[in-house]
Amino acid sequence: MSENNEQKGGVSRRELLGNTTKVATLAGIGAAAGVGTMITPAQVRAASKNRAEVAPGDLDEYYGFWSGGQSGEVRVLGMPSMRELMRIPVFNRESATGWGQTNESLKIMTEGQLPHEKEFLKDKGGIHHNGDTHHPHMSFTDGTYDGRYVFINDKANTRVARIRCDIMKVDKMISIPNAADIHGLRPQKYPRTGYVFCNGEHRVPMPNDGRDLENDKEYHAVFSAIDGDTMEVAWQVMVDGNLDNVDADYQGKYAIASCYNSEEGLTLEDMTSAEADWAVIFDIKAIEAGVKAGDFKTYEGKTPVLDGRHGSKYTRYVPIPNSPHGVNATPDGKYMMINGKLSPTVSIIEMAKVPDLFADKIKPRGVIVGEPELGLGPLHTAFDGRGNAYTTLFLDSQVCKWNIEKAIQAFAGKKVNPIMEKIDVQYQPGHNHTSMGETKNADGQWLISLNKFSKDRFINVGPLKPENEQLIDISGDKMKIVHDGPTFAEPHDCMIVHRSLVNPNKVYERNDPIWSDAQAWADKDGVDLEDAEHVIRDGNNVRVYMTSIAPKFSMEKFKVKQGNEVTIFVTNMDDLDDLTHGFTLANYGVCMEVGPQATASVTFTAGLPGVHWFYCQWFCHALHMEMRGRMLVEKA
Ligand code: K7E
Ligand code: CUA
Repeated sequence: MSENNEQKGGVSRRELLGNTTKVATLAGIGAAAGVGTMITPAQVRAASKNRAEVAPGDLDEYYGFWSGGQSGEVRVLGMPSMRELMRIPVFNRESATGWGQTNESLKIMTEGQLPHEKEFLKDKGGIHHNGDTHHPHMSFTDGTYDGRYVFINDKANTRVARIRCDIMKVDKMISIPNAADIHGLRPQKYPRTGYVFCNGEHRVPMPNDGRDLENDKEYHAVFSAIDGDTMEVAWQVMVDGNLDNVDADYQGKYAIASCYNSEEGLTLEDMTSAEADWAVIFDIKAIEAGVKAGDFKTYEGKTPVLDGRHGSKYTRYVPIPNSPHGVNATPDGKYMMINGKLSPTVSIIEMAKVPDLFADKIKPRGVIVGEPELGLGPLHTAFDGRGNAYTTLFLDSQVCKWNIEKAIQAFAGKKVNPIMEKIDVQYQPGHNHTSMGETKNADGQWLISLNKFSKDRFINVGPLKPENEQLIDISGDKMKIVHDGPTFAEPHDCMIVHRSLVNPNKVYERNDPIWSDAQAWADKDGVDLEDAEHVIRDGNNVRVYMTSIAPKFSMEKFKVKQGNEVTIFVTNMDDLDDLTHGFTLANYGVCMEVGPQATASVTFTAGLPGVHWFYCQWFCHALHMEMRGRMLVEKA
């Protein structure tokens, strides 16, 4: 190394070899300064260390809650590492945990079904086996996450589910009457959740029971408010057009949905012909008063449906160019961003002007205070809490960072450019999300861009490719992509929650209502679930009760007759962190998770005579492989 190079690099050879912190600060310029050859691979790694790196054994600062898209599940990631920590089965059937097979999960999956749906699913195992999750959002108290629940939509089968954050399992799932294909979903932010707002995206006859098939003038889309505590639909509002995304304000007064297809067409050409569609604003207090006053109709079931079409006192339609998609409230509570999709613009609604709109003191467009032109295909916008917005540009494959106040000044005629920076993402981003960005505590640390295509970013896995989610460090002046994360299937949306707000239990509470049915059966049969080793024969029904304590089930064998309807109840009496057992019954397709201190049960018909081993499928002990027993099935 020459004198010259040492001077250029501003670092001596001794320093280079001996002082890694100084090397780290040189990371970007080392090679250019001609000192690159002297840096060892380990030093390069240290120098390139980005804030997203979480070393083995270190813990992440945030929980990421991810939609699993067409997989029907929700995933939990650690962030910023992007490590996948857990999968929560929701609308799918899941092999490892027995979700969709255990009696406990089947109860949750079926008790919120509509009568016609129950009838339809009767001979199909009683449940849908797929779901399409888009929008996971946590419950709020006073404008920020409260760690109680995560709500998630199913676009495929018109459902909404609730995940309990104390155990990270679904405890409620409901089908939404009158609506078709629940898409946008957001919880009320203030004073608390409260309502969970969700959009039936497609227009269908009401009721959709076979009448009026061709009369498309009488198809409608429906906006729903679910009571997040009881998981019952509180009220619905019929609208013009198709509902897409939704967000709630920070004042507890309004919800705003993007609404496309003002043409009310059925084909793509029809739906996109008009220049402007709408943001529909729902006046929550007025709607509640309307429900009280009986100003509604019922169609399917008892849910009150108010008429919120043009001219209604419950809604206002703000023209927005063109086929708007994402709806995002700013963390200061002042504005709602409506992302233009087919228009290169994002329209800024000032929430303080909305009461004047409902009082008819201003024209609908009077609530718009900014409409910056950002680029092609703006879909969703996230915030850093420092007055900046980050909008995904689907067609441009970019994220655009822009300043909200400057956009408002520009709209008022001032010569300022709100666009601060654009970076390329790989490729075609849909949603994005910032750390705590949909709360009043947006912290401006991380931005995730959920890209629909990974193309060349990963080694080839065949014709079906993963998507690519890119983590962007937004803590500095410039955006910096720090991580590529492949994902399956199409997650659409996610949220990033500081870990201090989520405090799951390590073991179950013995009195958890999830297995209240099992408890009721045990009480009836005079069995103590926690000290069980019982076979109860009740006509053709056989109930088998056992416990599991590593590495043994309390029962080594039990006998039933071919054709018996058998229910197995397993209670895991281990009281240790991370000591889950399982129950897999060979040849019967039976498999379930039994968490520490939990009871789980499964019912099946003993159709196959012979000896069938059951075993624990969750690694629990050095003798885990030995944790097993036999079901003896006598030939009928
Ligand atoms: Cu934009 Cu379903 Cu939120 Cu997809 S939605 S991207
Ligand atoms: Cu119990 Cu493995």
